Amino acid sequence: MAIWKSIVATAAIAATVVDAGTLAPRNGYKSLVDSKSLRKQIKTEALKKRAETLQDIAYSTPGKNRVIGSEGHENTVKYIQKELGQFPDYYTVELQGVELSIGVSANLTANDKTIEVYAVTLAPSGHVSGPLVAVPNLGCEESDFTESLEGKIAIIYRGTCEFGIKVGLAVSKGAIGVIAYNNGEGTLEGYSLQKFEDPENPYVPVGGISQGAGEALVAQLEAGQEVTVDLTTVTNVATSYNVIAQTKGGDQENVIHLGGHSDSVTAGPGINDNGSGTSSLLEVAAQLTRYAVKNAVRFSWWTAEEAGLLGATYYVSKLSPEEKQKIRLFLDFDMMASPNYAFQIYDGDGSAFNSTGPPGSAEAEAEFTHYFADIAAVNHTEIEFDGRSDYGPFLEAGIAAGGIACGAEGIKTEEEEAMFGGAAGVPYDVNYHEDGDTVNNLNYEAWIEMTKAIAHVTAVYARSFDSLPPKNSTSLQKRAARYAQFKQTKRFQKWV
Ligand SMILES: *[C@@H]1O[C@H](CO)[C@@H](O)[C@H](O)[C@H]1NC(C)=O
Ligand SMILES: *[C@@H]1O[C@H](CO)[C@@H](O)[C@H](O)[C@H]1NC(C)=O
Ligand SMILES: *[C@@H]1O[C@H](CO)[C@@H](O)[C@H](O)[C@H]1NC(C)=O
Ligand SMILES: *[C@@H]1O[C@H](CO)[C@@H](O)[C@H](O)[C@H]1NC(C)=O
Ligand SMILES: CC(=O)N[C@H]1CO[C@H](CO)[C@@H](O)[C@@H]1O
Repeated sequence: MAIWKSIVATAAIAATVVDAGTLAPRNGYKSLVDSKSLRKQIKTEALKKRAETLQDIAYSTPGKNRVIGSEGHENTVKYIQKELGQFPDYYTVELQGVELSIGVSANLTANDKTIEVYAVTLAPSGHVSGPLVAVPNLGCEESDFTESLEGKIAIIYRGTCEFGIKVGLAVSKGAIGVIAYNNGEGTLEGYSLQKFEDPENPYVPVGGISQGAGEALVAQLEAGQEVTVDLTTVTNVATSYNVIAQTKGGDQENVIHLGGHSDSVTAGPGINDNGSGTSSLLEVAAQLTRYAVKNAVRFSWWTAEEAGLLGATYYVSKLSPEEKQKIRLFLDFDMMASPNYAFQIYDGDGSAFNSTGPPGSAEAEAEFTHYFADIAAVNHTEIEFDGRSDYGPFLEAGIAAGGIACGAEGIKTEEEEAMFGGAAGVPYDVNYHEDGDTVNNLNYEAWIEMTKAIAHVTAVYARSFDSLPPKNSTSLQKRAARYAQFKQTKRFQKWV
């Protein structure tokens, strides 16, 4: 059973070709956008209002969040659409449906004893029963699956690779179900396999349990006991939407693409993570309408980032080679207002972390550096360009990328305290993925600076791509292959 497919595309992106040197007639009498003018339109009050709206959207629903599949997320998408709908002459707005199998509820017994369990997103509904087998190590490698799992249920530890990889390997060995157990505190409510199913090797029901419950089961198996489990999962197959808006004016063959995500985790309203990115992009998109552009500007609000970059992955998978060529640069914006912030730029040139992006990524980093150092006159740091947010799928496709962030669960260093103020030894955002991620805990000073940085790059690239390498300097395939090679050398451990 395929659990995802595109079902809706309400409007195609306009395919008008405009000479790069002239303004499209649609731009009317507006003056060409420039960094300083656009930045001047970005006001804290407007950002604050948007954050409050997103929080109201979350709090007016039973779950008090904006997680995919919830009313809160649906209303977030409607809000974005409504805001963009105010500019029908300026933007073409597209909704791209992504079908997701979202975990609803589950029951689990082991030798007739009940264990608290959650249905894992992207896995199907089902009822399975059989002997439990512990998979050694982390289950990320084929070599972890030595014995046949025919008719059995595998129990696998969380971590290191996407859980979908583990389930795929277990299924190829014949497993009829999988129990995932946590590698940290808390339950696996809202957990996702983070990777779309391979239609050739469809997923089986997956239940997520706590670390303690998982360790107890594994200990029983190691002691030679037989454990029979009975797992029922209920998932709801629902369509979740990416919102994509593109200027009607500007060269449609050369596009600057800016994106953030529209969903939150289950735990809270997700106002910094990443309601701040959602709001910043909306505000820049709204203010941009005052101006003309030379290059087309595309904004995206991705669904299901928290469940494994699913919205952005799906979007990139649907782009034709020609469409990929048109995206000169993709820029990612998340966590724009962390209370204990640092101004972080993705290390697109590899100078800090030795991992470079496709040609254009280094230039994007340089543009952000120029903004923070010369225009805003504030300090900045670099963060690893590892593809762990929505820009990952773009890198994999060979598209140049960049972005900025204010920090998530990482700990501020002494050096950063000297650079940005705040408190060393404390996470950038103590409320990361918690119910305290609300409008009261945003750093508005950081947020306005970050949003102005977005306005700056939007204006710069809407005017010209002269600072980027020529479009065809290296083929997309070559760039993608290089990134794939780099990924092989790394272990991706953060959010899986
Ligand atoms: C789980 O068990 C409860 C209590 O026995 C029952 O009400 C519920 O319908 C069951 N749900 C599933 C998914 O089987
Ligand atoms: C940087 O990465 C390349 C390729 O991944 C590797 O060959 C090289 O040794 C690395 N350099 C440093 C300084 O780590
Ligand atoms: C930048 O960081 C240095 C410490 O590295 C600090 O002395 C300086 O005040 C900071 N500048 C600004 C504008 O915050
Ligand atoms: C760039 O590539 C496209 C197709 O991939 C091709 O049509 C175009 O002529 C190339 N342009 C240059 C300057 O090589
Ligand atoms: C899961 C999560 O935290 N979502 C993203 C929010 O923004 C940060 C910073 O860009 C990303 O690293 C996260 O992946």
